[in-house]
Amino acid sequence: MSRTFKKFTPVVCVLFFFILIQAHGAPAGTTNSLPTFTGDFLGEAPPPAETLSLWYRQPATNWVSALPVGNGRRGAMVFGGIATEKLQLNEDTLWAGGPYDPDNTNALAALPEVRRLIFEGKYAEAQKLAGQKMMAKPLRQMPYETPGDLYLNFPTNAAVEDYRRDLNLDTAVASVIYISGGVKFTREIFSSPVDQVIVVRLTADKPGQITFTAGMDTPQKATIETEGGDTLVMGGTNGNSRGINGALKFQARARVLPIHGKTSADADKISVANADSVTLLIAAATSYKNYHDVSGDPEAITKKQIAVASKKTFDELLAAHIAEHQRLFRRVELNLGKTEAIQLPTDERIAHFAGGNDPQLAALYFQFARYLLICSSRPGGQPANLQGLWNGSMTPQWDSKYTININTEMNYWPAEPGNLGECVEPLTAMVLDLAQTGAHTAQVMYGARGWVAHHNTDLWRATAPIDGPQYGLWPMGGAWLLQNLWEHYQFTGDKKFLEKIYPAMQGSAQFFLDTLVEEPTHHWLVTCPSLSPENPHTNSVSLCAGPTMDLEILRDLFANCIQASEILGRDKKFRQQLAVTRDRLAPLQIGSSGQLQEWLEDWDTNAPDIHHRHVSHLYGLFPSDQIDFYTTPELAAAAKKSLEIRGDKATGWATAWRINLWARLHDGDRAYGILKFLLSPEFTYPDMFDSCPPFQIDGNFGGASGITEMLLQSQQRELRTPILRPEATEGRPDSELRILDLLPALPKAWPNGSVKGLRARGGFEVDMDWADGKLTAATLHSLLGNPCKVRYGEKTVELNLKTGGTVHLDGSLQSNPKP
Ligand code: FUC
Repeated sequence: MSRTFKKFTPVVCVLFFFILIQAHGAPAGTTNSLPTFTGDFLGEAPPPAETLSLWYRQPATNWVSALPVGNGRRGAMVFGGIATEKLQLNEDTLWAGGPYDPDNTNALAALPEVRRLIFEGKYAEAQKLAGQKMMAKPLRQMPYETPGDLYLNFPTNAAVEDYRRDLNLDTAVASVIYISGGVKFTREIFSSPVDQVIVVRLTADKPGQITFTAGMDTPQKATIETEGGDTLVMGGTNGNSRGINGALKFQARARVLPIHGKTSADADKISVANADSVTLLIAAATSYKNYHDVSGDPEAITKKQIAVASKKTFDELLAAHIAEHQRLFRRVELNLGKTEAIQLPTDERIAHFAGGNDPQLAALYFQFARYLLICSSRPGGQPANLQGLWNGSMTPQWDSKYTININTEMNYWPAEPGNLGECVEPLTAMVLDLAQTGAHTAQVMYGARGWVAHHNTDLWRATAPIDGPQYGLWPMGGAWLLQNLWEHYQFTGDKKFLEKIYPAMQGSAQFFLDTLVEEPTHHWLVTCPSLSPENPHTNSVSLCAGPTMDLEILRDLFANCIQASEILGRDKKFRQQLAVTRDRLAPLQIGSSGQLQEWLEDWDTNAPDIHHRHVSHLYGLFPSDQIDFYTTPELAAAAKKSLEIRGDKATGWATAWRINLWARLHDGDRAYGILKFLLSPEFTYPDMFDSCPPFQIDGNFGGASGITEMLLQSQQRELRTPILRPEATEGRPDSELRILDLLPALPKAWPNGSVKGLRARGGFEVDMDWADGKLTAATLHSLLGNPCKVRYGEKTVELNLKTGGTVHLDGSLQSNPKP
């Protein structure tokens, strides 16, 4: 027997949409009407022994209080209830729709007219025409979806004592502990990157105490049934969306493995009575193989994963999981000092952070972001989307997809300095896919070679402009993502990796060589049509030619491409063409208020929203290095002016970006002041997820990146030979000298501390200690044998370490052989 999702009648359909709309923006999981606990909560549980933990004295009452576990592909939000434990599940390839081609074949014919209107200053007309002729079909992309929930109902209404739930970031295990009826109950939940299953373990300190009923719930077209007396199976197909039919099959299965007690199954539930302990293994998969192949077999995948994991003991599963997590997580340690505040539950600490003294919460926030990246972006899986891996809704805000005009790039900002370079692999794989789908978009829409991606993409790697021309007609998404990949090369020096991404870099550059146009006033080369992400220059009109950010991204793309082609000894002619074109790009301009101009024209101070959340033109200051505190002080002053005009507070991610920018301007106290808002209830939910609002994970990653920028910067380089030489020797060795800036923006709020294991460009690992606001010791490990300069305040020292070499420096940067 099975419980089948019935076909919609129109009335049910309307009701369903009503429910979806209610859920929109406030992902709430899918399970309705579960039993609620009506007993009392007594006592006060102590904090967990591991201080790198999030912890609470009550179960999660909403989705943004639940705690995330994940192995890069399969995730769960753990609620920790008493009458019901709910695990809202995710699988990273369960998105709506199927392979589709959104490219608009009318675009190419309209392109010259749109350009003409823009160059005549008829921006509104240009935007209107682009809206009619140049947008993707459908106009929106596919949403990321949840398969549904696993729930465990427990028969209890006795009072509960010393309740605590926590998430240990060091072991990546979520736990729930409480005493009820004189019995101490413990739940442990983790998502194993080794065995690819989510593991739930229920134990008690007395035998025969574990009794519950397990079931599942789904908003999908799916059935839920039991199999073999001990396994729940949810199987179905993904949703249709915006005219694209669901083409994926998916399956989630949960096997119940009790020690003693009695297990029974009915049609869609499994009950366990009086067991000593129980382990549940949960697997989930879809038929997605890649963006054009949906022929996978989720039943075979999940059956095999459960079968393999079932042969291992809980302790074996746990030990393998912890070892693999710690291999990545333990590479970086950050100590900003501890105060009494660590005795408080995490939600209370967030509430008090801005007005209190709790430096460890900032360290916890930093490590939580590293935890989230490890759990949402592992090799072989999908990149971290707008919500990482975690989404309880069928209609999440902005579809929980990849917004590539800032948000996806921000997700990966802490990856390299945070010593998690491996986590970039899913992003690399996605960019290589986009270079394929984007080649079609380039050809069909622009008549251009190479490839292009606009401001969003999804599981199906759609690259056409979406939502509306004022947001979507921005051809720079792919080029910006390539900058993240280039950073991976800067930190690792991995030539094989460079060879792998070079064709995508070259293809992106080719697209711009084919589509850049000369603007009529100065005859500079510019993108057109484009926009400065989502910021209108006049009422509701953002379409324009050559916004500053585009030219900044292109200066990076072209320089990187030239350098890569030199390193790889390829494409000399192409390189020369890029160098000539790069010189003709519109330059950075300082406007009438002393600000860095956001557009070709000095529209900034009259634009409708001078406090706009995006600070796109400041890309040159961060994440790029084109505007620099030391080497381009006038531009840095202009960027500072722009930042001041914009203001410190915006959405979660936009607030996080500002922290990085102020750190690049060496203003640690201003950066810290902004971190105070970010880490307050306005922008941080009780479970420490960032609030845009609603939940968006980019703010977590951007905030963590801001903390690293306050402590260590390595974007600056001295060129021993100029990069942009068209005649450069093929295969020349890297000719840059990296400058590592130690504690460039240390705020007064963190006078004493230490950090271990941060990475710097050029292949260095850096440890530092400081006291009374001053560096006391630094250790550099060289991973690639590159020379470098180390700078602390006014002092610099040049170092020539061999690969594997280490140097210890004191607070005056004197070498200190016996630290
Ligand atoms: C961009 C931002 C929004 C939001 C969305 C996902 O469009 O402007 O604030 O973050 O991405």
